[in-house]
Amino acid sequence: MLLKTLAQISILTMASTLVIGCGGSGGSNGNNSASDTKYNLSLISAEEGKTGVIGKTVYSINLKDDDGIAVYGEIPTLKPMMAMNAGYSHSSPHSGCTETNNAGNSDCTVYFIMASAMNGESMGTWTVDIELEDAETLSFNPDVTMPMNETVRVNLKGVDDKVGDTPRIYNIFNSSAIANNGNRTIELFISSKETGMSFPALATNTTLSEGTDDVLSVDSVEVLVSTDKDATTWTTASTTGKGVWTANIENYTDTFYVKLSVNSETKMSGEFDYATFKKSEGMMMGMAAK
Ligand SMILES: [Cu+2]
Repeated sequence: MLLKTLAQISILTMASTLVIGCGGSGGSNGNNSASDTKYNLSLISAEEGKTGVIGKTVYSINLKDDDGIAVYGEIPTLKPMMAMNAGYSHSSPHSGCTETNNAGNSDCTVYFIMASAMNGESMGTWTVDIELEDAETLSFNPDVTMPMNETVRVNLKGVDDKVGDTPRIYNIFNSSAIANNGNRTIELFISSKETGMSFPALATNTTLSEGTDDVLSVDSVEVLVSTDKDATTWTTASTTGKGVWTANIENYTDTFYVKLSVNSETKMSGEFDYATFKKSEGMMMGMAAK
């Protein structure tokens, strides 16, 4: 099955190469898109583009015009894609790029869901494309690794809320700064999964799986955080409306818990109605040694 699919792709690639070849030899095609390029996208640090982590990864980019002058007020498009060695591709949740500022700078934020390698074995290749009309696409291949200090991602799943026959997946990413005392500001990014190519940020007044049998209009979202999974009162997180949720918690030691409900249905992690985020063994041992 896989071999057959790959063979078909090869034939398609050959066919499209031939078409391009014909057009090129004709020499009558006056549409040279390269000559229309007005803007130049670049990474502020080329080193930054070489790596990424599971969870929040920010790439800082810069936009200039052909005269080398910073361009402000433009919002580039962010497209992360992983070509799996297994023969298929998938995207990753992201919150896009900010508007370029007076210096032409913009932050593009990806929440990677998969490492480039696991147990020393390559899983595939990530490509991050940053696009803007009238600019050549900025493309780079970060090596994505798993941070080892704390849980960074937990999936909670719908019950009656499904995509096809399977429970709808909600990715909860923890991008909080590590706390050294009992007070901690928790920052979460929550996205849902429509397909392997589409992970929209979770926010009220949005529609998931639009145009399908699984369409879900998101009328209410509640995100609760606690350091005690048996607590009767949890802290309600607040949102900026773009999938980012924050909450301040007290009495934090090494673990916090997150509950999520969408349209009053509580999302589940197996039999549990909460997600668990805890420091890794290595980090707890390291801290105890100090
Ligand atoms: Cu992958």
